[in-house]
Amino acid sequence: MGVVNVTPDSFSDGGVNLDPDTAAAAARRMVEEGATIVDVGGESTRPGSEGVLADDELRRIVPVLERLGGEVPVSVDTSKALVARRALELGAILVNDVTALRGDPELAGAVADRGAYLCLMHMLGDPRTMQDDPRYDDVASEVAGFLERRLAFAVAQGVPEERICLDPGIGFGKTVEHNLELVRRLDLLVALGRPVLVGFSRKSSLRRLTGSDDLLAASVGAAVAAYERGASILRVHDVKPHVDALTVAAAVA
Ligand code: HH2
Repeated sequence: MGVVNVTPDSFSDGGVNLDPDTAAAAARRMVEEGATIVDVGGESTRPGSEGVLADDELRRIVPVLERLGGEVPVSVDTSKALVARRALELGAILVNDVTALRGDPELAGAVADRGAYLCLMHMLGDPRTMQDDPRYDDVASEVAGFLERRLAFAVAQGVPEERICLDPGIGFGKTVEHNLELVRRLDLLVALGRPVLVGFSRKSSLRRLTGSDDLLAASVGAAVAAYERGASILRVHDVKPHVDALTVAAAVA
């Protein structure tokens, strides 16, 4: 899954794709490089961010989706039903909701009505406060329990189980050690029986581990580690190096 953030403030690519032609070209290039889907988002969820209005999100992403014209498989990174409905009308096939259906009571219906795919992600707290001293007794089993409950909720709301993938939410209310433990024990999430998505790309834990500002090799290392432990969707900013690395890791498996 390639990432195109159409925002001024995303932590790694903020401002790069604000022009819709640039964003659409980036999405097309990602597919040429081997991405199966491109995640388009109009709201940054980086630590400390405040959230944006649905109108602003729509103003950012609609021109991009119109340019892609349904020809690039698109996931929409939103927690808002209004935004999801418009994106699905414009050809998006997956709704990537970092609140796991806790943000907008209408979102499950929007997904179910269109027969779309859905990603449910774990987050402790909200983006404004999530990195203020996050604590768990056992992060892997708590995240697995949370995702199991949100999966049951989504199914009860009419989203078919076979359309849902699960994500531990790397960096969303987690310390470096929590993030590593979640990948180390990814088998707990895989055991829930749904595809597992991991997004470690360019996240600050990688900088803390390596001491380097160039996070490309670190991102690829994290993606391969997650893949080896059962992740089947990797959310990444630099598609080509990830596709090459994962192709080799898959060939060895
Ligand atoms: N990470 C980010 C945003 N959305 N969605 C899922 N399912 N999993 C993730 O790990 C995830 C996500 C944050 O990364 P990014 O999009 O690069 O930054 P920002 O939120 O600042 O736009």
